[in-house]
Amino acid sequence: MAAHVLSLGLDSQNNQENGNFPCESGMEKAYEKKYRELLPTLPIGKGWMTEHVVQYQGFWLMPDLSLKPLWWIHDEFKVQPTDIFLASAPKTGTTWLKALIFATINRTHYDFSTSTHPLLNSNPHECVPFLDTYPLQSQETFSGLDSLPSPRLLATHFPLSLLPESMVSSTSGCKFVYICRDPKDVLISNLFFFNKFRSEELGPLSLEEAFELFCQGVSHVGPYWDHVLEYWKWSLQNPEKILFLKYEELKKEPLVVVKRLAEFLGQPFSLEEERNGVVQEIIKLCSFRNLSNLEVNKTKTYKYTKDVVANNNLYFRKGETGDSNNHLSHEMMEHIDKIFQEKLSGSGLSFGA
Ligand code: PAP
Repeated sequence: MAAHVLSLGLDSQNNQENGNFPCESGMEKAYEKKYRELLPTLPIGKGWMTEHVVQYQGFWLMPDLSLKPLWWIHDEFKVQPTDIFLASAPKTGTTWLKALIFATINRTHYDFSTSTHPLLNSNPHECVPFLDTYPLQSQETFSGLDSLPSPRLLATHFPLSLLPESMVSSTSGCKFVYICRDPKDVLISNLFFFNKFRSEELGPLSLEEAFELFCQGVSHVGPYWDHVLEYWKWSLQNPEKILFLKYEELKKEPLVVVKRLAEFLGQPFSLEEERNGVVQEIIKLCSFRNLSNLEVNKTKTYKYTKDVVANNNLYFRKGETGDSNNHLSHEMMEHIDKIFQEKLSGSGLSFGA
């Protein structure tokens, strides 16, 4: 087994395609047999970051980053009734929503105007950890999560149907906030992001390849339409359990959406807070302009797993709606719109074509 360290976006010479992680944690060892037996039986697709993705229970996953942690979550993660989960497919607004939820929930704990606010000194991914990769970080158990203050804020890219019953059951008490984004912008954002992580041997994924894969549903935790649809349908059935948001709505009416978010999370803004401009302060704090210009997000790194490190600035590219117009041809955009119109047809959900 090659002792490679996947060093994402840091130094292309260090970026190594890596089928195995070097120092196995207890979690990784515990699931090694199951992993080795299952892996050869799964359908394989071309990966955006790693060479391959595999299809597991209907969704495409990067096996090394996903399968063992998923099983671990099923077997070991203990949900708390106050937990708040931020669910999303990659590149749909996760970083932004992490910041907004963190700032909203903790608004009485930290002063926005002082430099001690955690969001001014840490990347939003450090403030709201990913449950998915938590077991691949240095901790070998979820015990570190137990010490997080309540309500715990955790994030997942996993599709709804892959999550354990303990998280999604209506009696578990915990809540979900889901964010989705226009698929064309998701495709472009994914392409730029994952190309920073590919090894020299693999070379960058071309726009045409990415387009083909995306339209076939082959992207991490894709098909993207199924990821969105599962959470969308769930939100219609369980509006108290899950709040369904769109990146575009957040861009257009941040004030309305952040107030809805606070209300949904059981911490509505008081009239006094509104009068004092607290909502605006949160929006300003979490804005692309503010976060992307912070020293921590310009120069520091985020440890995605114990072997995967990413530059924080990779999480802030353009932060706009419609950037896909600058990259996709008219035909490509029409094709994606048509696919999503068909896939979402009858669901009540649409992306502004
Ligand atoms: P992740 O899944 O890896 O966590 P995620 O945060 O969902 O990534 O998506 C990153 C996108 O959100 C980037 O979009 P772009 O490539 O089209 O530019 C990033 O720029 C954008 N983004 C990050 N922070 C903000 C923000 N504060 N406001 C608006 N967009 C943001």
